[in-house]
Amino acid sequence: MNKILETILLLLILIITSSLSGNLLTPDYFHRDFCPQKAIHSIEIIALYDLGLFSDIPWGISLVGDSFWFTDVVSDPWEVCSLKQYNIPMDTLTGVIWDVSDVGYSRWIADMTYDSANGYIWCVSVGGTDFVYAIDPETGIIEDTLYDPDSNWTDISQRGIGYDPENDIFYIGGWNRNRIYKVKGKTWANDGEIIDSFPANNCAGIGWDRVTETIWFCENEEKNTIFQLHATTGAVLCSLEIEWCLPYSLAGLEIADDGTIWFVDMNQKIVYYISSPLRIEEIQTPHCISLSAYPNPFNSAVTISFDGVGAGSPVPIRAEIYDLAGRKISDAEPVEAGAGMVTKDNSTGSVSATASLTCGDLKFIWRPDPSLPSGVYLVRARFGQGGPSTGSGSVVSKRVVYLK
Ligand SMILES: [Ca+2]
Repeated sequence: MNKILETILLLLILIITSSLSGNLLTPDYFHRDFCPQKAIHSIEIIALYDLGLFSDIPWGISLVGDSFWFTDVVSDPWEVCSLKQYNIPMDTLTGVIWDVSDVGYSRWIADMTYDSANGYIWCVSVGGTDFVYAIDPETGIIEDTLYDPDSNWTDISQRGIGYDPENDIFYIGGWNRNRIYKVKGKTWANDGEIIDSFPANNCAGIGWDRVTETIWFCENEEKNTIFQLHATTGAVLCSLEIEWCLPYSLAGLEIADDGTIWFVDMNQKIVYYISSPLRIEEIQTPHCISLSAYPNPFNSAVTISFDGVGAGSPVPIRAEIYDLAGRKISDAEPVEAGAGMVTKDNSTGSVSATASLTCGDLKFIWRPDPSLPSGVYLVRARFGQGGPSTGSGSVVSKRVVYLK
């Protein structure tokens, strides 16, 4: 009798534990645990422009033809601000610089946006009238002004500005109110009036995306993030964590006509040009990727491993090492690819692995050349086809610390 009871008890325990472990090991549970509620999108840095030699505090950005214009605020005193033109293909300043210190009796100019119909750069003035001003980049002269007839968005300084030319609507906002105002442009009867407004925490820069007809803004926060908002409801559609920038770095932002994102890192004095997640989704690469490095800091070698959710089939992966100035140092070598394949591209010398990322079975290793100095390096994992030149594929990155 005792034996029968014992067996029944054992069977019950077995059934309970197996159902528990079954629950714990289902892919659904794994994915939820692994990929939190917040959507994480990977980011491809297409290019970066170092303004260190050309600026004190770069702030606003506006894209005009093959140039971008940026505002440069002199930190001491804060009353001096200039508007500078940077030639993108030549990768240097053009030499055209306008003094915009007294635009709107301001202390400085924050973000900007380009109005192609009139050829104006619209600028947010800070600390004076707090209006926005249209400057002709050919002459540096103020050609137009936009302000709120009800003084709702102009009673305090704003930071970001984006422009929808099809509907003549400005998106203006900042971190004093943590709001973005949807504002009537100059062809409307009551120009400057607010149509609507949306919450936008610590908003520093704003851009209008003509491709998806959505608003993008960057948050100047400890953890720098760029958000995409629905233009009618203000709902957050996606967020991009800019994890390689120092805390409180993001300033001006603009969206190019092809939907790519440009933003200013005011602390490192760099303009970044990154791909839009729209393209990433089009090519069906993993939508949630985790990259881990162990040990970190490391001395002789660091092992880099990946997990990804959303990769239905094996994808090619490369792990590259960059220094903080954006220079490529080397490739990391794949050491374990489970059921995947390791291939070498003889034309470029780069090594890549093709593996399914859902089982976390791929590892790379990096053994730095002994001549390399100690310091912080970036591991950049490139997923899918393409690279910076094509704008396709996607990248996640992680900082590792090399200590000799
Ligand atoms: Ca802008």
